[in-house]
Amino acid sequence: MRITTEAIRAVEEPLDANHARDLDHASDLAARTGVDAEAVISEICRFSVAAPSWAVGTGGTRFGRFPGVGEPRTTEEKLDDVAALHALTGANRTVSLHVPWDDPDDPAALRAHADDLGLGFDAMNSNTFQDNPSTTGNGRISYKFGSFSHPDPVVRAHALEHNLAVVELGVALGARAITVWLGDGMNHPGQARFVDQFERVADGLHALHDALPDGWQMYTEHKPYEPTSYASVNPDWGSSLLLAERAGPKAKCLVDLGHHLPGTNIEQVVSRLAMVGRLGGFHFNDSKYGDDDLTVGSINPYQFFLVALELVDIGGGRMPDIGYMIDASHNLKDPLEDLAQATDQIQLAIAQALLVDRSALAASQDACDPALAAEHLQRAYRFDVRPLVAEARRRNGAALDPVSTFRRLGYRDAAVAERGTESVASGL
Ligand SMILES: [Mn+2]
Repeated sequence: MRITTEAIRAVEEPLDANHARDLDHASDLAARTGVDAEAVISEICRFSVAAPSWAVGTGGTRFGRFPGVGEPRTTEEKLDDVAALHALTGANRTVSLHVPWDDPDDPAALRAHADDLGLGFDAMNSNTFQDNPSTTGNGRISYKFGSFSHPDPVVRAHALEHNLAVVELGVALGARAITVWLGDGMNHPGQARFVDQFERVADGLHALHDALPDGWQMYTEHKPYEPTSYASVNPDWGSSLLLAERAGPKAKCLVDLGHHLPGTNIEQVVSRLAMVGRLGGFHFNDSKYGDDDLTVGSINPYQFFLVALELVDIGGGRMPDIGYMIDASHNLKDPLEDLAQATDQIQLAIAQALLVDRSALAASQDACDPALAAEHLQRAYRFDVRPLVAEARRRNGAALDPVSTFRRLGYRDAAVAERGTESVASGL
């Protein structure tokens, strides 16, 4: 089943009159605070965030997984689901593949399928954090004790070979970046020397960097712990920056919002990385305790607003052209509903950030007036931007109310009819 603008309009016709009234009201309010609602709407129209191929299936934890129904059985069907999501949001124009969870036999055919759906390919994701026949030579080697950081040069060479194969696949698909998140590190003090592990990873990433095609970027993604429970090789933004600098100019740092220890000032991390020209991209999610992969904006929306404000500042009043991807795990919700909610949350936060009067904020900062600065932030954060975001979606041919419309259109029922109740998407 494909979701079309015509089908969305037919289902949403009863919403039109109220939407028009809400939009007028929001535009009036914005004008009174000196903000051009049209400029906000047009920036939301322009913005796009990649959907990861693994997130259209149900996620799980180490305690188990409760699959949904009608999950995509193949990478092609994952693209079909992303196309349905994009039809509803108008803001998911690309998909991010994960190899070997996605390992197409015929990349040209997969690219043609994506073209047909109006989708492109975003950053490729390699995987050396688990053993898999296609990445570890049918068990001849193992990443149990690391990949790029492994003491055995044969294992390190294999990790590089896998990453190069992922780049080659990405070239065939028209992607322009690879994200490297490593599970390398230690579970036990004394297991390895910190410096040895770091140097080996730096060498591996440098070799990968030097093999990147023109126009490609490599993103280093840090995470403080898990799967390692004592020390990750790339635990924080500082280490990620060191690795990117050692790798070369095509290497940038990726900020996954859940990959920080509690209390980390993520918006400051974003500012620092951008300041030195090494902010490469984002993985959007939210967390309460650790790397919970919850819906972005569902736990700490104010922090997310502040992150969006940094981005708009870096972009000079628009979202900078870096990599954006949703990286969440949908263990209970329908994956497409959760992705639609995540996309909505991202659009809302950007709209709020765009509503901040940045020159007035700068004046209050120069005047050492934190109370006035807080007024500017709160005025934007408390503004109900939902009609502006809905209008942006409508102008993109998408839905005013993505989740309700997804349900009314019966997409999941149609997927179950086609794919069955037992289908399980590949991935975690
Ligand atoms: Mn991530």
